[in-house]
Amino acid sequence: MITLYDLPSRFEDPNPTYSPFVGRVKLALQHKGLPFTTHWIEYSEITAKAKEIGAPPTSIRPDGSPLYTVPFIFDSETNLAVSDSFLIVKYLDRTYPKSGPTLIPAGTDVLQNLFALDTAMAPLLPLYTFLRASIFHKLSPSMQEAYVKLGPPFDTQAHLKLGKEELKELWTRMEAALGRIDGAMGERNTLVAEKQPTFADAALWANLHVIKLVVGTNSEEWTAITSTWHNGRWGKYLSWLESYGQIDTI
Ligand SMILES: N[C@@H](CCC(=O)N[C@@H](CS)C(=O)NCC(=O)O)C(=O)O
Repeated sequence: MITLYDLPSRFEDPNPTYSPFVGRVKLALQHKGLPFTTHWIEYSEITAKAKEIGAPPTSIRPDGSPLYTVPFIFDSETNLAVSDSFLIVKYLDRTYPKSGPTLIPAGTDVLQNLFALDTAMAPLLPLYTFLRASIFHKLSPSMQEAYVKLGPPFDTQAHLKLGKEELKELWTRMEAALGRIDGAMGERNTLVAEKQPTFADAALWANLHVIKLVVGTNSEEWTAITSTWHNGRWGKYLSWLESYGQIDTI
């Protein structure tokens, strides 16, 4: 059995995962049909837990010390711990080649990794402060304390301070970023492999999931994204990705 380490939140959604990096691994596990359990840990517990199970750091802090991040997984079948969303998905493909689709088909590694790092992140960037402030209020006090110290400083009330026009402008920029992806996809329904999901799809899905958590499924914004923008492509795309495994046609 695989254990996935994730961060707890208070979002009222069956899938309260707000880290886009954990989200993509969660969807990848679902797509590959691999059973897993989630172990919730706070920011303050990441380093100790990763060291305890043997999950490596994913980068180096400015002071030269190792940085441990979620997601990481422990697989009791192989007794191995793996960190970093891209490396975890590569591990799943390699270890369970017959389970579900190959999420990183040969020869697509570099482009999929870059897509996940850059293009898939682009729709989130205009809303960065708004999203961070909104997420902050869905965390426990001890999680909030750690969350404000991650990345560039932000105003925890930013989501309330943005004017209507300012917000509208940010959503327009997000629509444009998604529009670039829509334009590149053209008539295609998926990003890499026709009729089956890949790591790139999971990465884009996870980013849109964060937006959904923050604005809520009944909001005007979510309705626009899923039903109006780009001829309703994203609503169909997200439902297909979420139901993949049960329904495998698009
Ligand atoms: N390259 C890593 C990035 C993971 C990452 O940045 N995770 C964040 C949560 S969204 C984290 O654990 N941050 C803890 C910290 O920076 O101390 C991946 O793809 O898994």
